[in-house]
Amino acid sequence: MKFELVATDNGSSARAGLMQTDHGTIETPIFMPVGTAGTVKAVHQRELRDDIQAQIILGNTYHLYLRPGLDTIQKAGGLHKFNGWERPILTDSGGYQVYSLSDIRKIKEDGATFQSHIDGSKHLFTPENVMDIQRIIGADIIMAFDECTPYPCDYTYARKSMEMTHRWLKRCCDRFDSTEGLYGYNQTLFPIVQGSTYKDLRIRSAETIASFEREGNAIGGLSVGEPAEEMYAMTEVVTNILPKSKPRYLMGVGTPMNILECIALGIDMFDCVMPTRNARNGMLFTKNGIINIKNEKWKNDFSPIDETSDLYADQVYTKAYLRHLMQSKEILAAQIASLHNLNFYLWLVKEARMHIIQGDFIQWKNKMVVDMAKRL
Ligand code: PRF
Repeated sequence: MKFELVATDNGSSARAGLMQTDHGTIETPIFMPVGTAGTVKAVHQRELRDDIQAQIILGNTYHLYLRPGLDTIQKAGGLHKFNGWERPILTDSGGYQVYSLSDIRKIKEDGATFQSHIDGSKHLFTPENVMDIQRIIGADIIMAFDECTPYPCDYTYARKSMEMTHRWLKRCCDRFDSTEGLYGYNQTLFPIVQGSTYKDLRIRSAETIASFEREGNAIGGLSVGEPAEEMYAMTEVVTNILPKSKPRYLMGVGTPMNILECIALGIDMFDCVMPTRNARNGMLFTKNGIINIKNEKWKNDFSPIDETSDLYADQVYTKAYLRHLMQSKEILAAQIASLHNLNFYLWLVKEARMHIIQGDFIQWKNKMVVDMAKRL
């Protein structure tokens, strides 16, 4: 993987960059649609590639390992072959999903034991086997095995957990560096900063993670219920320490406003289920504010879903029609709304990139965060 900075903003820490992987180049800042089970829910690959020009998607180790299982993915020739996505993929390590999804879990120094949320079967994730699993899945960017602490979290637990995440990182790197990809292209491993909402822990964690000198770095343990101001404060502490020359990925963030604020703090990569999950509940993000398409007020509104968008689905379908599909629980409702929201998120980061290069990012960002927060 190669990362090159194209421009840096004068009024903030925002950057525009290029990340080169063996499956293609990614323009940063970037949003990565979440494809938990190897599919971005309700959106097929041609729409992702051609309609909204997604550059990289996410997959989850936890889900793919449980179903369809490694045997099937390996026989397919890796996840790219299995799901027909030829551009870059990033997989999360399971360090978050084990804690948020599985029924029973026990975290020890060796790793995390958990019960599948699908059939109750018992499993153990260790830093070593999570590297092996992500080798088999074959993502371009794989994540270290970490513990994401909840919010709030007492100081002693946060410190011990962070220290264990650092020891796990050493084990991840040792395993990753002594193995090779199975499919003939390169993979790279990103470590994850933890430390809850404690500034001193975040500083220690960022310094430790940076000292591993991997090709990119991630920030975890945020957007877990803390006030946005705390998330921004922790992100700023960490981005001031992580090397400027490498991409920075803020995991699981966030709202359109969170994304713009964190781009200003020097984040390059984001992922979040919000655009797709909220779409399935009828919430649409637009440049001018948030639409609840189920609202009665759209019942007879025959204007396009989004007049300002160049997405085919936004032009050809009306608000009244999408509302009808939502009310009728038609599958197409989820498809149109998910595509719309992902298109908006990708437009947002592309526009941010343009303004960083152009030199007026902060002015644009300050106007956008006000406009986007309106309720339409
Ligand atoms: N760790 C991992 N994945 C994550 C997180 C984390 O802390 C978060 C926190 N927002 C989202 N996804 N491995």
